[in-house]
Amino acid sequence: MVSAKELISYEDRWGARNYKPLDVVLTRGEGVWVYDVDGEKYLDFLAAYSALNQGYCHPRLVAVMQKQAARLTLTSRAFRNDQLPLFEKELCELLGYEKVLPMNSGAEAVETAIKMTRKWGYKVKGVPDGEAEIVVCEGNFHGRTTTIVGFSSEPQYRDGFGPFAPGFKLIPYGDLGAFEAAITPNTVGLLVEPLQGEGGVVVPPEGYLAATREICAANGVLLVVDEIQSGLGRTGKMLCCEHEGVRPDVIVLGKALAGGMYPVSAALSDAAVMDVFEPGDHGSTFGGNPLGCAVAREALKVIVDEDLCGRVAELGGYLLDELRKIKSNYVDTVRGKGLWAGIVLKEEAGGARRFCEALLRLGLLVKETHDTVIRLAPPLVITKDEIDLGLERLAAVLGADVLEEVGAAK
Ligand code: IF1
Repeated sequence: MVSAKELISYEDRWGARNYKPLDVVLTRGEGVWVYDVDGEKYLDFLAAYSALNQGYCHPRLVAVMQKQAARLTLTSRAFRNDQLPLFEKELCELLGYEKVLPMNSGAEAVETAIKMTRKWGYKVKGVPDGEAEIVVCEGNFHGRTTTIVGFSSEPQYRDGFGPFAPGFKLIPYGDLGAFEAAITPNTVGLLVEPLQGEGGVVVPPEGYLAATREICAANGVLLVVDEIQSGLGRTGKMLCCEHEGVRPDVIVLGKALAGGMYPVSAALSDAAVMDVFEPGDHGSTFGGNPLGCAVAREALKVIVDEDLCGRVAELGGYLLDELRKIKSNYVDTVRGKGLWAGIVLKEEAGGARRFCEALLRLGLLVKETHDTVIRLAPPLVITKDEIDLGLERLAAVLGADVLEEVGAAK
């Protein structure tokens, strides 16, 4: 058996340095628990950034994946298969949309939504060719393609990757006046997250999404909502937009859409928008493949059958309330919705990474974002007792006087 130390050295030697992961080498996952190569057990509070809402290796998803993997994994879209149409029907009926275009990564689904929105602008709204504008928000995270990082407000995500695609306008997140002021006759869409995950679990003002819905309708602008992280139960609803009764023109999904078993993403809208795509306009080799579709169908069924949204509605409030009770010299504020929280640290706390490392020593896996926020997003199958265990470990670290001593004696 290769040791953790040796495995880490291989990654350092042979792998690109595009991440700085915590030094925990996982080898098995089950529910909300993961195990490292030395047999240590950890409670996971990240869920692969909300891609594992159904938990690690859900038995129903493993069974469906094994069966489909031995039957038919990929046909390309040159031919049809018996899983894609069922996935399309079941997803559209579940979310109340007329059409879906399946892709693989979240970024690909966002790019699909951008192309759809632009083409709708030219073919339906009548914007002069090449002049479509899409409004986006500061603090956004929609993926890592050069088009998408081109409208990121995070310097590191842009540095060294230009030149960037034109046609995007950045406005402050949550600022309705700025949105109205940004609209021109060439504006075709607003691309927005209901909560900004990477931005640090930023919750916009109450009613923000509903107001953008009205402004978009009044100006012939498509409301395109990225629910890749916020959707599929994370905030206690199938779509976070439901909290404000908002029905976007375009919804983008990914991550937990196939329960963390396989990359499946999608852009959904009604025919009036989706039908701007003609055969040959857009696609991908693996988009809509039978393996991903079979797993995604079962992943959606697990969300419904196990009432993950209801569980989050009940446990989410508990998690946030209990987090806010923790006595700590380091915490500035706690924000979030459902089972999705950001612990914002004070400047003097010295950065979130060291807290994540102390939590790792106590057997809790979390990840920092933007250095000052500890992001929490456990699998939605978590029990109240497991949340209490996580809270215990968080309190021990956030309440500690000398962080480096926490768990170090282990
Ligand atoms: C990384 C962040 C989270 C997303 C939203 C689209 C995508 C993501 C709202 C793109 C992806 C992932 C990407 C991953 C880490 C993680 C992340 F820190 F990068 F920003 F979750 F907050 N829209 N988020 O959150 O989906 O192409 O990755 O499938 O790139 O480090 P993807």
